[in-house]
Amino acid sequence: MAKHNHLSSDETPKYAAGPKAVRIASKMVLEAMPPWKALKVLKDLNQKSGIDCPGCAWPDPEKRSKLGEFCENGVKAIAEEAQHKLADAEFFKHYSINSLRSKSDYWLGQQGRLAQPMIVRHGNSKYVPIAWEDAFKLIGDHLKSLDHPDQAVFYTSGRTSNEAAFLYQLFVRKYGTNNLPDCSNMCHESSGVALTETVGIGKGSVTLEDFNHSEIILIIGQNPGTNHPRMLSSLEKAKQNGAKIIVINPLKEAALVKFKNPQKISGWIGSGTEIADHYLQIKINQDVALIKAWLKLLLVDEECLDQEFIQSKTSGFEELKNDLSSYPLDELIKATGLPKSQILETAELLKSNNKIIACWAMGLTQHVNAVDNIREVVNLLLVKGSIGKPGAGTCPVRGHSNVQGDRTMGIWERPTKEWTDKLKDTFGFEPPESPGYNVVESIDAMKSGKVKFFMAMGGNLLSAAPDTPVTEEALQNCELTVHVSTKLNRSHLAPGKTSLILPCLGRTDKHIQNGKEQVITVENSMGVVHSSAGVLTPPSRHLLSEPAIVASIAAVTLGNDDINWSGLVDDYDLIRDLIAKAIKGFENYNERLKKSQGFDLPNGARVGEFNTSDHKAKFTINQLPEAIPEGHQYIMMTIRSHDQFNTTIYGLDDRYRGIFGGRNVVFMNPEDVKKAGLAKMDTVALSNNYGKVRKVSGFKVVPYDIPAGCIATYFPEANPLIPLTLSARRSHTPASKSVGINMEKITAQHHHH
Ligand SMILES: Nc1nc2c(c(=O)[nH]1)N[C@H]1C(S)=C(S)[C@@H](COP(=O)(O)OP(=O)(O)OC[C@H]3O[C@@H](n4cnc5c(=O)[nH]c(N)nc54)[C@H](O)[C@@H]3O)O[C@H]1N2
Ligand SMILES: Nc1nc2c(c(=O)[nH]1)N[C@H]1C(S)=C(S)[C@@H](COP(=O)(O)OP(=O)(O)OC[C@H]3O[C@@H](n4cnc5c(=O)[nH]c(N)nc54)[C@H](O)[C@@H]3O)O[C@H]1N2
Ligand SMILES: [Mo]
Repeated sequence: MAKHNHLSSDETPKYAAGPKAVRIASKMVLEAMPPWKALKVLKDLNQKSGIDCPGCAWPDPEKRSKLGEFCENGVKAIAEEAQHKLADAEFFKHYSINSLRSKSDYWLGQQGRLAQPMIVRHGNSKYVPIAWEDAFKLIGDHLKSLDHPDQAVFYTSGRTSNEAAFLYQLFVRKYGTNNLPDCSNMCHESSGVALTETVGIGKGSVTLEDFNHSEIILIIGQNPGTNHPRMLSSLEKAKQNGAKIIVINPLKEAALVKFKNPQKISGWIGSGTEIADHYLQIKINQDVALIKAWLKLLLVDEECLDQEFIQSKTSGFEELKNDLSSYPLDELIKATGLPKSQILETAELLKSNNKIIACWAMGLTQHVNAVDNIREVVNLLLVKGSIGKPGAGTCPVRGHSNVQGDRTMGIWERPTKEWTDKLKDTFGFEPPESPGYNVVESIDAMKSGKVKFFMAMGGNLLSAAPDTPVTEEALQNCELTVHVSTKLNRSHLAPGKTSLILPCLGRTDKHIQNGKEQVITVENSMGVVHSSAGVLTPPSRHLLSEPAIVASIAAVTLGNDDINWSGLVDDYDLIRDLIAKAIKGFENYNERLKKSQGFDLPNGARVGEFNTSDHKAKFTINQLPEAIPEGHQYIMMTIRSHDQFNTTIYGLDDRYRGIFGGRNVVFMNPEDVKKAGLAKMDTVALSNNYGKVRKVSGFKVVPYDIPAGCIATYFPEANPLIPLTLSARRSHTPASKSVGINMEKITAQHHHH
């Protein structure tokens, strides 16, 4: 897709999406598959009874667009998954693991869908085919040979269906461990911790309909133009209904400035919608300072607070008031780096309106003080009574299309007592009670040899986790690593002593079990559960579905078990019947799915019922963030480009930020560039010292509209710089948005002959 074949940085575009987005996506999809196939999948994408897009978790509107209910990046996700090419046994014959390691992530993704089970045994350099039965037996024998079930770790990424996730956690707990880390540990875990504590539910409270009734929408640390493009249509509509939008982000993200809706004719010919009414270009990780400043300004004007809500529904307000009085307003304002006038102006807006929705994503959740960030957002909503009524509430915007559903299905290393008791009642076994390892702890445990077995239900832990060389060593230290995957990725190239790649069906593929087409179910970011049915003939006849893989492993490992694992996957309705018995809110699961296009799960906060210890929503006292360790010049955030889905690299451009043909860039304030004696496109090395020196080299300087002292790089290229130990208090989410960095210029080496 590169416009140039070398790295360049241009002006950023005047608006996002529009006709160009559709053109680019169409080109990508037609490069990946024949036109008939493209038409077939796109026709069904996000339509009722169609395929749930494997892109993001943004919900589908009640009225779907005739121009297609999908976005450029959803189409790219489809192009990636439904790719016609195969990475089959023939492919693996050509490449040793070492030669694959030298390839880029982009190249790895271009090699096609994984086509049959592969194994590499100790001392060998290549993956070779293995029969499914032999692979399952190997896994079962290994799991049975461990001294303790806690020596095994079972990771999950967020594309896994409810059915697969439920069976997986049931198997893992029957086997005897809670070692169920997931991508959520690196993502919205901080939201879950903060929201559970303050409002009694770890999920957001708003529905899509709330956007049409809100007066103010905050978009904090989120880049929807790239990561949740369909959200822009909802924002456009909210604006037409009178909502004002306040964006809080160190970068001027193009799509939040101006958007042309590709799902509407006006988006093709009109001049577009200005999304942000106020754009607060805050310094990285100063969100708590901003919200404290706002709270102070609101609190001097008691009239603007929802006193009745505060009195009857909350606790801790007096303590909050006292604590705020210890912060001088001017110091808070100074910390944000924002003009005072902008803070005063937006505070007025917050004073005079009462229906506020707060949306946020990784810009708040990936800091050491991430839990505090979100608790502070809740404080702001609570003083305005902006939760549990129409047009107001919390909206943590989820990433992976079913990450929220996986958690609901019990993919969690810290199950509640309620969960464990229900499993015990329903299935008659003693589930393990002690907490398992999260992502960071799992990596530590693999590294130290406490864990000997690693299985991944999707994902790419090596590239997603911090401290890449440490994570690599941890994976390689295992006796057996098992990857259930659709595409080749870097985690496959850090094998344990023995390693298996088990290829599975994707979201777009037809799931045929026992001769019958099955549907799977997912839960979106707003707690709506609905079905998804693939339409394509699977790319290879050797693929199994995720539920079938879990069931087979469970059957060989647990032996003579009272659950009929293989029978369950003959008909996914049977799995849903078990879910209906075991999880509150899923009663009559199959019936309700058949009757309606989806149903809402119970959500206390949505209706003003707070399931906290005292049944009140809690105000909390939060500290300002600590500074990055002394001796570092910059604070770095690692972000997504427009051409990637997490560790899957679709292309080398980041169109909305004007970057073409490469990813090793560092966005930097123009004054900082000058001060450091650097120039545009200079090559630099980035390093830091958190107890040991970490360093990456070959990054190009891009002067950019970003606050002084702040820099940005892309994930996963910068992950070697993120210490495994640098993670959020209480949620353990890696702090990949606030890493201390030093920079040094690399001068071109002159080669003498
Ligand atoms: N196309 C596409 N879609 C995706 C994904 C993808 O990779 N590609 N990933 C999916 C997943 S798993 C997730 S979790 C989401 C991620 O969605 P986002 O959270 O939007 O993704 P990031 O690129 O990490 O962007 C973080 C944003 O926060 C801002 N930011 C960084 N630090 C701070 C801070 O301290 N304060 C504030 N206020 N802002 C800050 C950055 O400038 C950036 O705009 O998207 C999902 N959807
Ligand atoms: N520095 C830094 N690091 C980060 C982040 C950041 O912002 N900065 N973001 C974090 C976040 S928010 C997240 S969610 C994690 C993501 O972490 P992961 O979820 O582990 O990573 P992905 O890149 O989404 O996983 C991609 C792989 O999933 C497999 N796959 C795709 N579809 C399917 C399927 O249907 N079934 C199965 N079994 N496999 C499938 C493919 O083989 C593909 O290679 O990364 C985290 N890491
Ligand atoms: Mo995520």
